[in-house]
Order: sequence, then structure tokens, then C-alpha cells
Amino acid sequence: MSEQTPHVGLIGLAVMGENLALNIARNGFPLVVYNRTTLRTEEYLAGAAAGTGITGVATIPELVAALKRPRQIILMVKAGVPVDAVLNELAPLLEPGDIVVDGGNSYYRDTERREIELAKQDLHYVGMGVSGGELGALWGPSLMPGGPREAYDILEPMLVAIAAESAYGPCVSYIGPGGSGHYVKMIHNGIEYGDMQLIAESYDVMRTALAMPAGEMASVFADWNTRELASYLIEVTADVLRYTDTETEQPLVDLILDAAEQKGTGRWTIESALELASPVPTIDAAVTARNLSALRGLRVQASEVLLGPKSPGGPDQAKSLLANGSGPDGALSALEDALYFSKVSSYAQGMALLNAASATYSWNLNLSEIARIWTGGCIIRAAFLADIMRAYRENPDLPNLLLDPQIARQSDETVGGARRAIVTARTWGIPVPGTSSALDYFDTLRQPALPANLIQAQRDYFGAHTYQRRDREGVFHTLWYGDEQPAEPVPLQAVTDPSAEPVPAAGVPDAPTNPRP
Ligand code: NBP
Repeated sequence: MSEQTPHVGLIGLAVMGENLALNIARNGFPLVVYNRTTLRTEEYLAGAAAGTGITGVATIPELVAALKRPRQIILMVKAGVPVDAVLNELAPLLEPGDIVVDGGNSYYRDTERREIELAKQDLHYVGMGVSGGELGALWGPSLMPGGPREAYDILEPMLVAIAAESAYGPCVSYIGPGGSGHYVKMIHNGIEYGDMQLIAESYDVMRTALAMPAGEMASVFADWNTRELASYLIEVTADVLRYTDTETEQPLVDLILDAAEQKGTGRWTIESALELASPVPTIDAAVTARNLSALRGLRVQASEVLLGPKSPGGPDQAKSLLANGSGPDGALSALEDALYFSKVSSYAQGMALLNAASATYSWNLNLSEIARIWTGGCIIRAAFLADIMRAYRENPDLPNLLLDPQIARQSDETVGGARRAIVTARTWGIPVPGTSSALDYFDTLRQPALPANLIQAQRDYFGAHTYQRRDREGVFHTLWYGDEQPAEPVPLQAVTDPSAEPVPAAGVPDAPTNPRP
């Protein structure tokens, strides 16, 4: 093998792979590409890759033979079964020390399983989150590589060269062992779901309660993009709202069907949050909202039967409710505060989940560094990430982002806008599940006394689940019936019809016959 023989191979020439390969070649790392459908490779070499020095092969054995050890083979294929299919063919051909990087959106547990499997052959498996879409892949994505540290050290010069560069350095960093890189990418995507839902809710309040046309809303988002909310997704929103359909001369956004899709990462984030008991209600609300949006037929049917608020008023009333006497710009300023507040709450939830996963899986995640590599290249890049970086740099043990003194103060200053936005939306019958959940998370966190005492008492009453007391140590159970035996279950009566026959006792679910142990 000559000096010029490349180390780097890339498998999968769909939108992400083809652009990432161009990025790698442009940065001076020669590479060989392969795609299952050979025609795609041929078209690519003759088209986008022409003159870049990228070479292609028609089979996986040819790819392996064309690379120098330690081979560095990046997979950019569809997550799930295709990754295993490629590995089944590729792994037997590799030699100890070779590195396989999965750059797709693989489930982190699959990554851990594959890492263990390949390690038996002394192969390194790196699960690497890649964010930024096709433009990011081409000009600089945010990269979240996890797996064996020694493999990352070999890959680092290439990864640093191809990653986005923000004001805070290259947007790549070693995340941690095992599936941590793909886990962090999963949380990134969960936060992205939350951001998009919260933006959509601001848009809905402007559109429905304030009766603003798309062009006017575009200007509002462009204005918001100059301050605390500055971010890629706000910029995207302004551009989308400004876009006119050439055929109809109408804002294109008004013509798009209101049924959103969701793929694995949002659902996986929620599943992990439930498993680790580290709630992410705003991400949950965002995924649920997409699922509800997809039930379009049902929604249209329900809109004819289920009635909304009766005459909530016109835009002037909505403005006045939002502004609450704070002047002519008060309404939009309240919405801006609401969006900022909700975003902070949502990020606090996502970062708390990362913290919980880090502790549970012993990943030793550096949350400040993770916020740093999200400041460029990725879909959630935002000015606010610099605040998160600072907060965790100053206090790596911060139990929750909302407890950082500066972020707590900002939340306190903007929470009023969120309360007014929710009241306005509720008055007009506009669903704002993301904003509401963000406020509920905040209001729950700041409560020293939640009503869970009553829930504990109820649980002890019907299931002898026991409870703890505020005023003394120990675990307690109470005979809530006193000394008497519990009465026979009383049949439930139909509430709406006082003359209805009682329901037979056997029909009463979970009737407490003898709840004591
Ligand atoms: P896709 O996720 O659409 O996957 C298409 C690629 O997978 C093609 O090259 C296809 O080859 C290959 N493939 C399939 Br499908 N089954 C295969 C098999 N059994 N063996 C070998 N190759 C197989 O591509 P993408 O949108 O470029 O995304 C790639 C990865 O990056 C995914 O995991 C995705 O979730 C992730 N990602 C995507 C984005 C984005 O914006 N699109 C952003 C961030 C991350 P073929 O040509 O022969 O069918």
C-alpha cells in the first residue's frame, strides 16, 4: 500500500453520506465510497464527486481492500436493520484495530450491542451523532462521537477538520463510552422537537388570536432572531413564513397540510425519560402534538362536533390580554418572553435527562462541552447555548439548569409572558401543550409542597402502599377505616340518571374488599 492509499471509507451515498464524503475530501482526507446500489455510486462519481479525488467501489470487499490500516469506515445508511446488514458483511473482512463509525441516527442500545460484538474481533465501533442536515454534512455538522477513546483519538484530526466551527471552537468533542454519542444525538433531536413545537405554538397564537398574516409574522421572527432567541430554527421559521408560492401567490406555509411526522429519536427520548424517571414534558408534548396532528381526518370530524370558546373576541382583545397594560408592543413582547421562557425550560429538561443518563450509565458526560458542540452546525444551534455552556462550566454539578442564578433570573423575568400567552391561547381555544408543559415543569420544580401527599394517602388507603411523614422518620400505614371492617363495596349509581338501576357490585373494578395486608 502506498502513502496515498486512503484510510477512510464511507458506506451509504444518500443525502447525508454524499455530502459528508465531499466535506471529508475537501478537507484533505482522501476517501473511497461504496453504496449498495452501484448505479448511485456511478452517478455520484460522475456528478457531485467529479474532480474531488473521491474514488468508488462496487462491493464491500473491494472497499476493505482499498483502505490502509487502521481502516476508518463511516456508515451513513438508514438506521436499524440496514446497519446490521452492512456490519454482517463488513466485519468479517476487517482486521484488529480497524474502526467503524456509525454516523446515522441509530438507537444507542443498538450501538452498544454492536460495539460489544465488534470488540470480540478487536474492532473499534464508534457511534457518532451527526446533526445539521445535508448542508451541515457538506459544510460542517455538529459531531457527537462516542465509543472507545483510542478510536476517537485516531479519528480526531479528520472530525475536527470536517465539523462546523463556531465562536466556541470546532463542534466536535469526545462524548464518552458506549452508546453515549448516539444518546446525546437522540437528546439533541428531542430538544429539536421541543423547539419546533414551541415556535409553532407562538405562530398559532399570532395567526389565530392576533390574526396576523404570514409576512408580518416573518418580520416578527426575524426581529426575535436579533436577540436572546437568535437561533437557526427561528431563522428558518422567518424564511418559511416569508416564502410565497409562485403558482398561487399565497404564502406557501398556508397551503401546507397540517399533519407532521415523527421518527424514532423523539419517541426514544421520551422512553428513556420514563425509564430514568427524569421527565421531559415539553419534548413529550411535542411528540404527542405531532402524533395528534397526523390524525387529521379525526380532527376535521371533531371540529364539527366539539365546540370551542364562544366569541373570545378579536385581535384587539387578544393583544390587550397578552400585553396586560404594558404598551403597544406588549403583546408581541409577551409572546417573545413566552417562547424564550419555554425554550429554557425545555432545555433544562433535556440537560437533566443527559445528567440522569450520565449517572446511570457511568458516561461522565461533560454538559458544558455538549452545549458547546451544539453552538454550530446542528439544527438546535442557538445563542442561548452559550448560557448553558457557561452555567455548566461554572458549576458542573448543577442539579438543574433552571437553578443557575443567571438563568433563574431570566426565567423569572420572562415567565409572566408565558403565563399571559397561555391564558390568551386558552381563552381562544388554541392548543399550546409545549408552552403549558414548560410552565408546568417550572411551576412544579419551584413547589416545596406538591399535592403528592394526598396521592400517597390514597395509595395507602386502597393498596396499603405505605407513606412517609414530614414530621418523623419511618414508613407508615394507616387503617383508614378505623377499627371497623371495611363496608361492603357500595354499587356505583349512574350519576346522570338518578332513577337508574344500581350497577351490580361485581361490576365495580378494583372494589376495596380488604385493602389491609
Ligand atoms: P437514509 O436514511 O435514507 O438511508 C439511505 C441509505 O441507506 C442509502 O445509501 C441506501 O442504499 C442505504 N441502505 C439501506 Br436503506 N439499506 C441498506 C442495506 N441493507 N445495506 C446497505 N445499504 C443500505 O439516508 P440519509 O437521509 O442520508 O441518512 C443517513 C443516516 O443519517 C440515517 O441514519 C439518518 O437517520 C441520519 N441522519 C439523517 C439526516 C438528514 O437530514 N437526512 C440528518 C442527520 C442524521 P441504497 O442506495 O442502495 O438504497
